[in-house]
Amino acid sequence: PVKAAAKTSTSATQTTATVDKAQVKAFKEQVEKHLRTTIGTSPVKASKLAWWQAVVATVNEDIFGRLTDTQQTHAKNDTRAVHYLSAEFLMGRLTINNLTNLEKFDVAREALKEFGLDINEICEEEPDMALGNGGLGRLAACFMDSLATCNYPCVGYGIHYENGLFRQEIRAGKQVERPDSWREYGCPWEACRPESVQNIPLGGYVEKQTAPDGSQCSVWHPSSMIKGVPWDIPVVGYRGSSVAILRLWESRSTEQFNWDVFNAGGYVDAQAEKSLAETISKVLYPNDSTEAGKELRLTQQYFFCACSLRDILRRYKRSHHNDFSEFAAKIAIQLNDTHPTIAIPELMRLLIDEEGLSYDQAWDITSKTFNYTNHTLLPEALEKWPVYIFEKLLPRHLELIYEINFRFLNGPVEAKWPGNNEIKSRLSIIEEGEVRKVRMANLCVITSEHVNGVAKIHSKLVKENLFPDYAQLWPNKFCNVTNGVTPRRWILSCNRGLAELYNDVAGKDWPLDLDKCEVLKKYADKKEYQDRFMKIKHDNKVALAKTIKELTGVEVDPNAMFDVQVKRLHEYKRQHLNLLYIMSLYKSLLEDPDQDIVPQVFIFGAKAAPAYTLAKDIIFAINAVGEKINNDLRIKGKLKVVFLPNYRVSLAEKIIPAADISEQISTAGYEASGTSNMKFSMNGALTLGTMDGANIEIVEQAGIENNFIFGLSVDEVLELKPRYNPWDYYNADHDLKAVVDWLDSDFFTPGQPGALSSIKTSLLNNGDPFLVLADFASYKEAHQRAQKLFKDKAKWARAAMINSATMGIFSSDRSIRDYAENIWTLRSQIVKK
Ligand code: NTF
Repeated sequence: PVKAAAKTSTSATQTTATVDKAQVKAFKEQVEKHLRTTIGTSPVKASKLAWWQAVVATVNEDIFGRLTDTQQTHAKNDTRAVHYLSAEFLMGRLTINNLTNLEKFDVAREALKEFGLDINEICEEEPDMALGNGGLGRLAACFMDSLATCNYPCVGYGIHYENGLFRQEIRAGKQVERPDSWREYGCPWEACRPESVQNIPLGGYVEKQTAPDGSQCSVWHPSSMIKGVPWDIPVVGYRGSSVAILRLWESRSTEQFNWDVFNAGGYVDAQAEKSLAETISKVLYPNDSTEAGKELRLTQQYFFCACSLRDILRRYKRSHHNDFSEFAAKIAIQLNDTHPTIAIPELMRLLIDEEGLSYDQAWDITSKTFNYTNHTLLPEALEKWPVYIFEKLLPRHLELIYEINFRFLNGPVEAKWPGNNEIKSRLSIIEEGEVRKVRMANLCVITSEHVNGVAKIHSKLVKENLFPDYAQLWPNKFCNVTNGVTPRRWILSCNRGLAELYNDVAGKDWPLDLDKCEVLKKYADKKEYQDRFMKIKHDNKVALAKTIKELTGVEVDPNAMFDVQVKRLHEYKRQHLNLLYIMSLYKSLLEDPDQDIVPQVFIFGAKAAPAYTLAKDIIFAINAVGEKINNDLRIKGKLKVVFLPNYRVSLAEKIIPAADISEQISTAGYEASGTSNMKFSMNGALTLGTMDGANIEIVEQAGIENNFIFGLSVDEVLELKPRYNPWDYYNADHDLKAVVDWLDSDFFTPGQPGALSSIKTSLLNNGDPFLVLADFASYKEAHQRAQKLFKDKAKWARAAMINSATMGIFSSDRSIRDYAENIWTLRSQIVKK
């Protein structure tokens, strides 16, 4: 049984809106009915988990009706639809978001209150759906929300991982990975669809046959079959009538596969085969750039693409039978990075081998169907698969890739650069070398109608630096769609105080048209509004301070400046630059404990890929430095450093609304876009960042004078890199030298000298690949500007309000409309109830 609601709930999410009594009564009755008849318990003995399940069952009553309406409308009108293929969808929790989008949050809150329950506490029972690593997966989730909200016909396709991104524990300052079994007790949002199961062939060999007319054809004899079981997660659009579907494929063994072994008495062997097939969707690869060359990873990619394409074809054939002339007019497929590239040869194969089309017909369709989004320039993230893995797993696909490559090199390339073998070897899908490899990005660019980057600067670099030869061949193929985030989750659901302020100044439609928020600029100089804005921020900080205390035991003062860096741990994101600055600040406080500085709390959250040793060392260093600083009475609490374990979507929802400073400090040219930068700004944090990714467009909107920009630009980085020597910076800057050397002592790790040395080694002996030392002085100076402004409450409030007010273009609705208009030529469809 659950005790009456604690009074301590996050006040930041309380609203004062009046709520319709009749609706509250009805919701309450539904919840109680589900508690008894769906969950099988009663109000007196229900656990919080049971209450949550009953709430979900209640919400689902609303959702499934709308889902059917949506699907029937699209089928009836035979609408063109986009199919978003992504190996990751980082959905987070769905309850509050779905209640918000159905405009039932206040009703639900009141109904639960009448049972003596706090809605926020009940919703804490929901595990995050962490089926993604970071930005790329969270972007896909925001896009689903916008596709549904803007009423675009669409399906999201991905993998139903049994284990999402690992749960991070911090033990003695170090990251420890634990499995994330998000579905251990079932996920009440998802529905299994046995009627749409697919069987997917794998392995074996290709036999060349001669047809009666003398032509050659290939027949694939796969060695095994895997069953793909679809799980549907409905995505509710805001206030909209449409509900989009996210369809995630789970791998199972096919029965026919094991039956013979089983009959022959090989029960155990049969079970082993079974577990092999089921391994495919067992776990998400925990690397946010790519895991190279892993057979299981390619199998995962192929598995979900093959299932999805069969699903797309099945639906197409329901209205078009075997006439494929309309296929490219009805179907758009978006490849979210190169992970789903294998869908390209798979569509070719299905059309040629299974549907009997000619190669030319199949290519004509395929090359009009696909589009590709690039999300990173990091070379290690550009997928290349050894040819021998293809030979083993996908021999027929390899054959088709060779054919595509042959026709490309001897067609367009030969025409443009006759006899130029150097260009051919650069543009080829196949990389020659000791181990021959398939370059997935090349296959994407050659096939796709459009190739886009995710922020202006990134798209320019994709075109000019990553694919310059392709850009000469097809200049119009390359375009930009700047990322966005959904204001429903990232303002309305996670920052109710701010949402109410916008309701008051901008009217209630701003979540559908974020440009409306710009009116807040008019009030940015008015004391009354500044006070209200900063009171909202303060309340959010009080709530976060409580969370920090619960999770880490560290006490922080909500009046201090909250300086936040939350994102995957990577050298290019430069958490260690932040750490060096903190150390220098600490050093100066030790030298002069009475100096008048703004009290500051540095907040980190970050997961490191389990095999990325230096990233894990940086986590350890942050914790070690934090431990020392937080317990040093000499500095009188002016400085605190907290590392929040297990950073994930639901934690981001608590952190972001409470930030004063948003750290976006990647080496210029390395962060494709960033999306948390947008969320922070929307919620009134000032960006302390480099001119990289979407930061550039953020300050274009909010004004460079309302943020703290520092460091080398993209051009300066490109210019400096070849002649860069970190020792020059180290030797020239006393303070920098002192903090870098501090890493070598045992000051922060008593009894363990050298425990933090790997960071110093990377910065000096390994050449500081991300120019941390080069940007240190400028970074420090930016912090000084931030401190100075923070002391002037009115000026700070004004800058924060202008940031929040000017983020309209970073709504993912804008991104999705850009895709719909410029890439998919897709029209929205209003769904009638
Ligand atoms: C990420 N890429 C980029 O690193 C971010 O800058 C960007 O905001 C997001 O994509 C979304 O576009 C990846 O996660 C990956 F996988 F490509 F490395």
